[in-house]
Amino acid sequence: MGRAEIRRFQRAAEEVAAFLKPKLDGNTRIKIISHMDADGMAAAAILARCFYSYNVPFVVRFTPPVGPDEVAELSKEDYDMFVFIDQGSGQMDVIHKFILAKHADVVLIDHHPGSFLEHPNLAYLNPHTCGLNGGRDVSASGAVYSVIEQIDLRFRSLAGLAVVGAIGDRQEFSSGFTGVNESLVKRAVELGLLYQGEGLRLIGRTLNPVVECLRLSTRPYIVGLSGNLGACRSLIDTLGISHSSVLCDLGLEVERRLADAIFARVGPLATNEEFCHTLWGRIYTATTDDLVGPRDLREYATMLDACGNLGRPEMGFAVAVGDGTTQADALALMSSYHEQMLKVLDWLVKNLTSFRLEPNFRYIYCGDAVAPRMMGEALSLGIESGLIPTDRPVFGMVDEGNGIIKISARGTLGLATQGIDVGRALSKAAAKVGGRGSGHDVAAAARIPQERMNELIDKLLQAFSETGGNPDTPEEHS
Ligand SMILES: [Mn+2]
Repeated sequence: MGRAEIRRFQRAAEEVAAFLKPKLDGNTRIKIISHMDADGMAAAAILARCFYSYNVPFVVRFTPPVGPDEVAELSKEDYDMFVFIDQGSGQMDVIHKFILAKHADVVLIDHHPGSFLEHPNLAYLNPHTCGLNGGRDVSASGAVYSVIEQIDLRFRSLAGLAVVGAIGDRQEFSSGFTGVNESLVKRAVELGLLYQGEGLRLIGRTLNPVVECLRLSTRPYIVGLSGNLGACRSLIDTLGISHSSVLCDLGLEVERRLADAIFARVGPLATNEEFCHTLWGRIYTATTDDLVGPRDLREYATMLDACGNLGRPEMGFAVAVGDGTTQADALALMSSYHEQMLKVLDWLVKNLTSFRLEPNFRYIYCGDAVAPRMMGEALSLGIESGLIPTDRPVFGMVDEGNGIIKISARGTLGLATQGIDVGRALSKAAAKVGGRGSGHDVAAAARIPQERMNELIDKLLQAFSETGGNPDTPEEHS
């Protein structure tokens, strides 16, 4: 991924900014449709901060990716412009058919794969059309930020939110960021908007007393400590750390001692690459007062995700646009989300032997033991905690009710570079059993009729043996 692709992306962002800027006249009524996750909320907040400053009348709707019927419904709403964020690339044809045909303008800023059509009333930005990988090189937040900073440089202070979205979409790797994310972070550090440090990457490091921070830890889930208050207390006692101190105030030396004590405690996991990177590494901190919310950007992403997962995206959005009065409620949601996720991971740890091993993937059927909205994140956390091996992709199936099974899939960057694309495999397999799926090479989800789960396993086997492991296999057109 070279400089040329990033430059191409910047030029595409300039074009979208040129399309958007004349519409910020206060008369153009805009509807924003964004995704209900951290990236979608951060992206919508960046755009909203821009719109507020131009007095643009706008409405935001957070939703899982819209389907054709919902696009048709949207087109009946009376707006001059629709902005699709973190979704829409897969619905270009219906957006043309229903919205552009009615002479409303459309801006589409997304990082999911799709098929792209041109129209004079349409401007879009997508890394996939610039030779970049939407799964890792930039998220919707980074894409929106790239547009907005072209409109006015003062919006650069929102760079932290762009990074929050990328972290939320797990575009930060042990090697750091890539593509647009990498250059964006570098610039934000140079501009003094971000501080990049090192330390224990536990969520809550700037918010909670250290004992609580350990007890609630799901990223990583620390076997023997997570969920176990007594064990956390005695570990902290042996190190002579006060129970009430906050992790980020301990200083690097004490943080290192605590990390060593955790490594000593987890046995063989101490050499697990995923676990190590999740526990210790780079820390990103916002240094600008323009952002309300946690200073630590990984905490920020977790807070937004908690709001989305618990069905309160407007709360995360409110914090991200700068409403300080909502912060306490959003943080309370994050705590309750952590407690729920702790239970899910506890279940997963007790059921690790229930994973079935297939030649090119592993999967677990959880019935109704795991809430559908928590399955994908639980898999990610299982991988990051060293509990689920990364030698092949992993799928988690849960009963969603109404005869539907939801499948969440996770790959890794390493698998993706070998050409293993869980998004392509899952959407292909789901379509063959009367379902629908979408996603990236490293993360995807699908829904299928309950009675066809065994068939789906067969179709996945087929899909992976057709494409898996061979990056040179040309894409099939079906
Ligand atoms: Mn996204």
